[in-house]
Amino acid sequence: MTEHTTPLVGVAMGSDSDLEVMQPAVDVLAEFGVPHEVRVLSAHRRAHEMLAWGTEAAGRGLRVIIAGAGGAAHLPGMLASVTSCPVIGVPVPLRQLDGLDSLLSIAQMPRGVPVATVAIGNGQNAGLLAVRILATSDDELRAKLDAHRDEIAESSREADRRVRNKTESPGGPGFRVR
Ligand code: RP5
Repeated sequence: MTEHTTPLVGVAMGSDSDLEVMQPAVDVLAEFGVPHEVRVLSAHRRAHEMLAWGTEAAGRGLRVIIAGAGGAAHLPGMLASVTSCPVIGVPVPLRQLDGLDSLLSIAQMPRGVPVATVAIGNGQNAGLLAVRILATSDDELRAKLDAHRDEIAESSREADRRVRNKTESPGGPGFRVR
């Protein structure tokens, strides 16, 4: 991508216990060469610091924020309330309620304060969505995303071939598909 020295994407999470879900988002950013920073910033345990980080995000050069939290997951929405950066929310599943609580806390935002919410536990899609947002003004990044979609399609074709070879009867239409 176009050379940048300061982080373009800020990844925030409510607790270090969220890292397992958020790590794939960080991995995607690294894979696409997007400069990023990663913070633990609890909406409930360090509200003022969290809001200060969100308030200063755009001024420091961040263009997208990814925020993951579980349970009473207020972090993405509260960050969205103090910044005009697009905020992508990742509902982190906890032991109780399977992440439905996190999903609803993040997705059900009031009019005027949007948070783009990915599926429960899907940090990878949050990373990819952040890259897609940046790619709207970066042709090199868009080309990398196109190549990535081609790779995904090819691995799906391979899965198709494997499943058909395993399941179709000899002489059937897909028998020994190459
Ligand atoms: C939320 O509470 C965090 O985002 C985390 O998902 C959840 C539990 O946090 P810990 O008690 O594991 O620190 O604010």
